[in-house]
Amino acid sequence: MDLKTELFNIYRSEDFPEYDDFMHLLEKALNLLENENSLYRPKEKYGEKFSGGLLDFCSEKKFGKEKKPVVVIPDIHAREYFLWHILNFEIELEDLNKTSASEKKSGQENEDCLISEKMSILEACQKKLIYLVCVGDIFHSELRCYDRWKEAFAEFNRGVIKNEAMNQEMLENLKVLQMILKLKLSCPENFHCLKGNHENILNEEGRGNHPFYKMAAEGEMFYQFMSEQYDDAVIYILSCLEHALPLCAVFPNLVISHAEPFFELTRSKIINYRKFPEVTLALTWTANGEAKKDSVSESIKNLLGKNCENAVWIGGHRPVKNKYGLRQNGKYVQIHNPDEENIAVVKPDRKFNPETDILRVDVEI
Ligand SMILES: [Mn+2]
Repeated sequence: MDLKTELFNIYRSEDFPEYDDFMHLLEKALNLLENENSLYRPKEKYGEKFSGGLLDFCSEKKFGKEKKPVVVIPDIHAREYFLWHILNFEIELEDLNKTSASEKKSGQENEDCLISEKMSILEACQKKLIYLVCVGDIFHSELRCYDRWKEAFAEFNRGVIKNEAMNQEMLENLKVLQMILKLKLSCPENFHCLKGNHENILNEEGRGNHPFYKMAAEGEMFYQFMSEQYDDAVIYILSCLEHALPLCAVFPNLVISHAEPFFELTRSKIINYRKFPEVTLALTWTANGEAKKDSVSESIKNLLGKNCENAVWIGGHRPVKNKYGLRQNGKYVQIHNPDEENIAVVKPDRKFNPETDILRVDVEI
């Protein structure tokens, strides 16, 4: 079955994944995330020497002169339809001919690239013509399903963990999770999902996590549900997988993380994130107005070196009203509007302009 059909089947499914299939998917994805290609994901210096917290696509030596557009996906929060719309959204690929010509030189045939300049995001990702980076927070529907959370919470307080409202919530969560993991396994170098603060299945305090509750006991309800629907083994593998997600991605004119960096960060600290849980907190939990002064510009300098004049840092986490919010003198761009389906498309050869480069994917063209 091709990837698009597989993703569509998950998107349309009304059932939870079977235990064995789900476990198999989690294990494969965990193995990949802990041992990614160090060409773009340097390994940690300590412990098991797993893949580190940084995705680094800056080196011209490693990745060639032809840079690729980067599509940034804000918080999904269990919106499987949002992810599906993104994958089917057609983007303009300006450098298509150049890209395919250079790929041909390296011996890779890519005939149909030459035919059209518009292509679905999924196809462009599969053909390695773009990078697709989710900023994390794939779980919890939040305000979108306020009434459903309240209903599920009332049932939960009566001791009914698996109830109709919670089933629906979890179905959406697990659809998004399965789609993300399938994408990662199919396009390991071009599809990435960073860790958000909602990726905390154990609802733990520590290791860069805080427990989560907002309008219900979301973290606890999620955990209890998974415990009843599956078992501790599934929960354990999922928790390892969350801790294996990278925290930050860097490209020549772009840095991406879930939240605004709380303090000045260095490459080495981000790579060795398992040893520095404060780094995970700093990149996933920062509220508006909390970050240290110039944390973004200082961190950009550390990550990109001197030629960072045109670089921006894009994140999600705190919701914005319209298309975007700017902080830190415009260097930090927030793109998570929970009521809209927006993505940011960052072209490699020019400075990101939030007015023109944030696109809605839920409109028919
Ligand atoms: Mn968040």
